Amino acid sequence: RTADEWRARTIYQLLTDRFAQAPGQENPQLCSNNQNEPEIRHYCGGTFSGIVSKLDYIKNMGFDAIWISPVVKQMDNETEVGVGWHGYWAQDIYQINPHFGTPDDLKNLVKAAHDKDIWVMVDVVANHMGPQEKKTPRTDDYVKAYNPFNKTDHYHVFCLISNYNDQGNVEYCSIGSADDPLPDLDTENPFVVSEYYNWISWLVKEFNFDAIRIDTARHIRQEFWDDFTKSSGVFSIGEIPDGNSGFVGSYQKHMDSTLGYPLYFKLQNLYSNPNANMYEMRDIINSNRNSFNDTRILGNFVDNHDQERFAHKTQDKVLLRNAITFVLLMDGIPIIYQGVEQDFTGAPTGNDPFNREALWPTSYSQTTPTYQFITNINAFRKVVPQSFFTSLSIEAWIDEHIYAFVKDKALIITSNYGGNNPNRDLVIQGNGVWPTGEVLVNVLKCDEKITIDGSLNVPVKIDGEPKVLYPENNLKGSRICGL
Ligand code: ABC
Ligand code: CA
Repeated sequence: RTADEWRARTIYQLLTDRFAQAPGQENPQLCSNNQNEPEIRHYCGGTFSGIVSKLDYIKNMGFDAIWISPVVKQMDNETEVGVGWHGYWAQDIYQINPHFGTPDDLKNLVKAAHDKDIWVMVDVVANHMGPQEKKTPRTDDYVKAYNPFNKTDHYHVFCLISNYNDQGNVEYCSIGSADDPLPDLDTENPFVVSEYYNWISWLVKEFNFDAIRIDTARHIRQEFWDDFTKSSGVFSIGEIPDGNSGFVGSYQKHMDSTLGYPLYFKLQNLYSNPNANMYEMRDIINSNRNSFNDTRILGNFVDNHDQERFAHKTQDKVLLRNAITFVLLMDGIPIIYQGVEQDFTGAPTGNDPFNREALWPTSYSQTTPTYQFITNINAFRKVVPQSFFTSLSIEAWIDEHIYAFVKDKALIITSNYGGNNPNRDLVIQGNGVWPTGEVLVNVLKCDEKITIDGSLNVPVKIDGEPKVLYPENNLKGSRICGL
């Protein structure tokens, strides 16, 4: 699938080990206490067949794509920080992680997803292999564990990353900790390079994936990704966890897209903190537009498995709903990380390893307010025309607390007042998007209707909740708000 085909999709991010256990073989006690750190640093029993059994949980929330954690076989040794249940610690890139099932189980997952019109994005790592505690990297004895990179010269000379402002240091040294460094592949070595290009081409074709999420993209020279992404033959989203639009944007010349980290770092602060200044939203949107080839396909998110959960930063659900609304409707491909819909907080820290909660203790409830909230917005995404996804948003109102934008015929209003209802009356300029008398319905609160006034403007009441206003006429037949 190409970038263009992905534009209108909406992605649910899941960790295979934590999403669902195999039907009939459940062990619901396992990892049900998420504060048990030794336990949650090991496998919790999720499998590919488990995902298949819960595809409707994802589908019913309105998602038409999933991002699954890395699928390749992991190192099985213990480290100070557990084992490679998350999938980022490869041992053999040509084998499928047996903890998750067989290669056929993985093919069945992709097939079952496609049958429900759910596309599958697979997470892939080319920067490193898994750690082996208390062993010296880059010795014959150490590298013999890996396949196919089992020679010392397949790896960079060992050093640990010490300075993220030094790109050479970031590319040539290892991520991880001093005790458990992830051996950094020599991605200048012709064998390593061609092996990776062949592998990604094989992996995508063999399992019929629709896109790749590229781990540690900033840890390999940019030119490496040109042929890597071409060899994959599908849409690619790279991970560059940095707040600088110029830096992250430069990667979009070498891959289709990146995760929307620059926007993320702003929005998580702007929406979780009522004292933050919403004018910063304008700045980041402008600098993104100046720095990326195409901001409309960036992967936007409020949470992921590496960052502090939004619901840990603030308990205010009104703020969470504003952040979710923004991410699901602003330019970009939205990504919702598993557990957001269940109001997971990642306690006690909100961060790795506690932000990777197993989902089964929730019994996959589809009635939580956040699950239904996401469902409503995803349903709205299905009724807007394709131009919604190809156009750029237009700022409609901005002040310290409010950010509102127009996309297609939708007016989306967000704020960071949270539960403190400011009771404000605004008149937002319509700029000719809607005719006088047009009735807009808030699709998030169906009894709220607003009529365009004689000056073509939109009179709205700001109460802290996000609003998604859309012409009643354009909703006819959509079943949204009973229309
Ligand atoms: C393990 C333990 C942790 C322990 C750690 C040292 O080792 O679990 O408790 O703290 C996988 C596992 C992790 C595991 C690691 C290391 O491997 O999931 O549990 O941590 O063994 C990707 C994946 C991630 C994965 C890997 C490794 C890479 O999404 O899940 O981790 O394959 C860097 C990398 C990035 C990586 C991330 C975890 O680390 O660049 O690819 N994610 C700055 C840098 C970032 C950097 C980050 C690290 O620090 O810019 O590039 O990410 O903390 C903002 C700034 C940013 C700044 C952030 C922190 O603050 O603008 O620049 O990020 O304000
Ligand atoms: Ca590297």
